[in-house]
This record gives sequence, structure tokens and C-alpha cells, in this order.
Amino acid sequence: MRSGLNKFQRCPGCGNFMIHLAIKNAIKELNIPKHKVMVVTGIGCSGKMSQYLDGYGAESLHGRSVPFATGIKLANPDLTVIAYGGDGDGYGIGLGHLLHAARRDTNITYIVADNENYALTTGQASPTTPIDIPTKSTPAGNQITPFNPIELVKAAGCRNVVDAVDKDIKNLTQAIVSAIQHQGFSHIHVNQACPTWRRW
Ligand SMILES: Cc1ncc(C[n+]2csc(CCOP(=O)(O)OP(=O)(O)O)c2C)c(N)n1
Ligand code: SF4
Repeated sequence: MRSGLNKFQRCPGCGNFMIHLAIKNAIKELNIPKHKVMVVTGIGCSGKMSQYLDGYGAESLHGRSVPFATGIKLANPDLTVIAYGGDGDGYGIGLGHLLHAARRDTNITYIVADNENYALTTGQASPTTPIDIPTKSTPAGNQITPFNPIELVKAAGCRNVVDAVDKDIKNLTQAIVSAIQHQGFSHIHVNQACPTWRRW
């Protein structure tokens, strides 16, 4: 964690803790020095990640971590660039950026923590909320069919797409290591626990 920050803004049991550990493990395993890592986040509970990892970090705009990260990689190809955000961020407002990054095959790693809701804004439905699930924005149950982000990103041309689970830190770490090593755009979808809002 960065010096000066001594408190995580996360609920107990939040899956972001485990994904955080996996990112740290992967950077350590690959021996990447702090000054060669850039973590760019969007906005959300997940968006705090850039504040908690050593190295360069930027909390950008909601849904805009991918274009922000793309610009950084183009300007400084020596950096390991990781973009990170939630399902609302990446699969909702930022979906266009994700699909075009997959098509362009820019050499960055994009991790989405999918808790199937907009958690920071207190639990509204997202593009991955299952059918019939009641949320703040769908009190009678979500009636909009969710999409499959893995298939969508593959269809856009991404050659390295992985489906992972936050609590399986070993596999998640290896997925992040492989994604960083992959020469091109990598997408890691992480099924993320959110004990506060995701009660399904
Ligand atoms: C352009 C814009 N629209 C809306 C918001 C309000 N907002 C902040 S976080 C958020 C959703 C967060 O959900 P998600 O991206 O899934 O991340 P999580 O909090 O679940 O990690 C929204 C709608 C914003 N900050 N900027
Ligand atoms: S609301 Fe959910 S995603 Fe946000 S910190 Fe709490 S458990 Fe984590």
C-alpha cells in the first residue's frame, strides 16, 4: 500500500482484497520493479485499487481506464500497464472502449472485478446482473438479460481472455502473470464477492 494510506476503503469479505493480493503476487513473481508498473482504474469500489498498489497509479474516469491505459502504453511501451475496474465500469459505460481495445490488440492487461452490480453507488443492476435478481434499481427483479462478457470480448478479437474467481488466488495470480507476459490485449474476468450488495 502507498505510504500515507493506512486504511482500506473496503467492506470485510470484499473480493477486491483477494484480487489485490493476486496482482501483488503476479508483479512479484515477474520481478517487475515499482517504477515499471502502472495501474489505471475507473471509478467504483474497484477503482480504489490504483491507490493501494505500489508503483505508478491513476484513478481515471468512470469507464475510461482502458483508453487512459492505452495512451500510457503507447507513450511509454516499457511500462507494464494494468487497467482495473468493475463490471459497471468495463461492461456498462466503458464497453465501447473494451471492445475496441480488444480489436486493436494493444499490449495491456485489463482486469474486471465482476460483482454483478454497481457497488459504490449502493447496489444497482449492471450488465451482468442475473435475471429476476432484485437490486436497488430493479426492486421487482432484473428483467434485462445479462450478456456474457467473455464471449463478447473474444468476438471482438481478444486472443487472451480468462475467466477467474477471486477466492482462487493461485489460479488468478497465474492468469495475471500470463496476461502480463502476453504480447497483446489480455482480458481477465473475475467473479468477485461483494457481501454487502451481491446477496445472490
Ligand atoms: C460518468 C459517470 N457516471 C456515473 C458515475 C457514478 N458512479 C460512480 S461508481 C459507479 C458504478 C460503480 O460500479 P462498478 O463499475 O461495477 O464498480 P464497483 O463499485 O462495483 O466496484 C457509478 C455509476 C460516475 N462517477 N461517472
Ligand atoms: S460494497 Fe461490495 S465491492 Fe464495495 S467494498 Fe463493499 S463488498 Fe467490496
